[in-house]
Amino acid sequence: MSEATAKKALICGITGQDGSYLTELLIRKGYQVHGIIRRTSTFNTERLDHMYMDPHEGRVPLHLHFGDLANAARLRHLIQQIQPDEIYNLGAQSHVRVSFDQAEYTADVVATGALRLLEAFRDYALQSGKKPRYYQAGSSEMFGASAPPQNEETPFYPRSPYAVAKLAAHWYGVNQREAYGLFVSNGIMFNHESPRRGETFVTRKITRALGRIKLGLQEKLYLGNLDARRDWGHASDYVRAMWMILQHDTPGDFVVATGSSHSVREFLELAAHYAGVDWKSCVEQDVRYLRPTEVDSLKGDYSKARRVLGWEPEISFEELVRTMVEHDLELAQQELTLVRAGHHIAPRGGRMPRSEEHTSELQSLAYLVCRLLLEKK
Ligand code: NAP
Ligand code: G4F
Repeated sequence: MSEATAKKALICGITGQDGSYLTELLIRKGYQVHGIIRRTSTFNTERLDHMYMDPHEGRVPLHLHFGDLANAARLRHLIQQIQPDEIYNLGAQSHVRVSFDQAEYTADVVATGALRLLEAFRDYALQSGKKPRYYQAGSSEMFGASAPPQNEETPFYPRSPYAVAKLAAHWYGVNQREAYGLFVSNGIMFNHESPRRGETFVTRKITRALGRIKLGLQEKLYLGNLDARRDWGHASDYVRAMWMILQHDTPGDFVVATGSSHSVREFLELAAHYAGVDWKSCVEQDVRYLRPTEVDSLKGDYSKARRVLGWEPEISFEELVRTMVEHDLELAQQELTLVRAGHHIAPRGGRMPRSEEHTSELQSLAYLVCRLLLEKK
């Protein structure tokens, strides 16, 4: 397919876990993909680097543009310039615990940010005469305290500033669809993970720590509530659902889930089994990881997505956990190799992190490698 005839997709949140899997999927399908990235003082395109091609080397299916959900004029400009057929809004301050500390910021990016992008989309759709399509990344957190199983008919009962903001974004989308007849669809996605998951979400925090504990790089893993239950799927299955939602004849709202749920403790037990680690000897509870209000139990009923879209998850819970553990054992092995080569790594595990986010940054191998490269210069 030539550049001129390829479908164009614009992804906000392209540097995140889902953004990277969605980009891979769309490029495989022949799309020209445009992504909005935030200007940061360090590189944040680690999850995309394997797909990026120097424009001097030939045809480039991936284009990155600076922008931010906080900047309406820039979003409007990008949409007008790119003229996308499909827009995926995956951008968010996506950490539930952090949203209690940064509620106003979360509302601005997640709720008002979605409105900024939607209004730019609406004006482009109405003025261009094209029929572009818009996907909003909604969350099962919006169900919050409503009992499982949750589906499209379940009442929303958000339990965090993040969930309240996602709910506003959801209803902004519904309203634009009804008010202007636009193709705006909401995914209501249950938790989805992968080896690319951010390191402060509980699944990746567990698999990262178990890999390091196994190889003697860390002693302890501190966690919060082990009793919470989640419906965990694999991100690559979920981005396929996003794409299918936008290919359907009519817009709508879709629950995307696996239909089974596990506690954090069960995830930990299985991951420790695959890693060959006795978790009871190294896991401790830290009340700082508890939430002021918790979502106790999420389990999705995705029968609408199966019936209407023909979507099914393909990767099982066991396979998800195993691939995450294998990936993070490999990462820990690389880290150990650097340590053995004489590179100093700050002690961790036994002492309290300054913050979950910061620790994650420090622990990232990419950070370590960058530091070593800089040291060599
Ligand atoms: P993620 O890894 O945290 O990625 C979030 C993305 O949003 C990153 O690319 C981030 O950019 C970007 N972003 C943050 N603030 C922004 C801003 N002000 N302007 C523009 N972009 C901004 O999240 P994910 O797991 O891929 O999830 C994708 C979306 O689905 C999110 O909206 C999330 O809330 C939602 N969701 C996720 C799940 C799940 O289980 N993963 C379930 C339901 C819904 P930086 O790289 O610069 O930070
Ligand atoms: O991995 P989590 O931080 O994910 P959470 O809160 O379910 O949110 C994720 O899924 C949502 C979809 O339902 C997304 F919308 C959202 O953006 C994000 O991707 O926590 C899962 C559970 C919680 O009950 C939490 O209390 O694990 C519990 N937990 C126990 N110890 C912990 C920890 N969570 C984190 N992050 N860190 C802990 O140490």
